[in-house]
Amino acid sequence: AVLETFDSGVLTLVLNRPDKLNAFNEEMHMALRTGLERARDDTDVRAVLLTGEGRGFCAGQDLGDRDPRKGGPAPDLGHTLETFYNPTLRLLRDLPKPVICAVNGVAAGAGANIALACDIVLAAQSAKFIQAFSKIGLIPDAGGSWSLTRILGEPRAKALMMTAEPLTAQTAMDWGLIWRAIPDEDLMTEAQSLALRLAAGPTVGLGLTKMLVQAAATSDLDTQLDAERDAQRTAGQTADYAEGVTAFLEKRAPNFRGD
Ligand code: LHQ
Repeated sequence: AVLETFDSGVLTLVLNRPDKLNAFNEEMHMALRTGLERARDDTDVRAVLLTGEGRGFCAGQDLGDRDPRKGGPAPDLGHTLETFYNPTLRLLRDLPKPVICAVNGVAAGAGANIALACDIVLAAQSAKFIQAFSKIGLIPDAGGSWSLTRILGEPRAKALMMTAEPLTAQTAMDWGLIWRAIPDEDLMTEAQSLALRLAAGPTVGLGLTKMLVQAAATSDLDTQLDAERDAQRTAGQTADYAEGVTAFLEKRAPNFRGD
């Protein structure tokens, strides 16, 4: 349910249930988790690229898996989140490497919020982000109630979530929700080139940068200054820092190894 390829430091994960617009079933959840765990544990992996097969990125939860007409007790959706979605969101957040998301088409429900949990989000011009949850009586999950509120502020976050109106890639970019909207035909080339560039970067420093930015959401300035001090101490001890300064002084491009 997830295609995995590795090349030049980039682990590419492709959500692969195109007939269902890559909606999540349990198998796809576990395959994505396995891929992210590999990205975390394999030191050869220095960046992750997440995208979807076919015309959609991800339509959120597979609603065919939970047909109420089939009867039986109502499923415990809190359990579904705790078991399947929340571990993935935490893996994305805690992975000390850049995760690039190429949103190749519609991203709805949890699919939208998983995309927005990635570190750098590129989206095809034709892609749309839909907080689809309210259409079926649910609340925005997969971290959306947190991330959208933080990025957009309450007025836009509430309106998007309560109306479930599709947001175009262009507006998502204009609102600062994603890094760039890209012409459809250029999306994958640009996303791959960005992933390769980051995979050839100073991996420890990039990972620390990610952690600092995320910590800023809940830190005061004093705490953050302390965190910067500690992180810079670590970065300053890497071989990549020595290489970066040496390359600068020698007026050449650095050759970062990721340690
Ligand atoms: C789908 C789906 C889908 C199954 C398209 N499931 N088949 C967490 C915890 C536990 C439970 C519940 O949920 C959650 C989190 C969530 O993610 S809740 C939100 C779930 N997602 C949605 O509500 C979105 C449902 N999908 C749509 O609204 C539309 O499909 C969008 C707007 C994404 C795309 O519309 P179109 O481009 O017009 O495509 P389509 O609707 O024709 O879909 C194509 C096919 O994909 C179609 O199958 P078919 O056999 O008729 O060709 C759809 O049934 C199937 N599909 N989303 N979530």
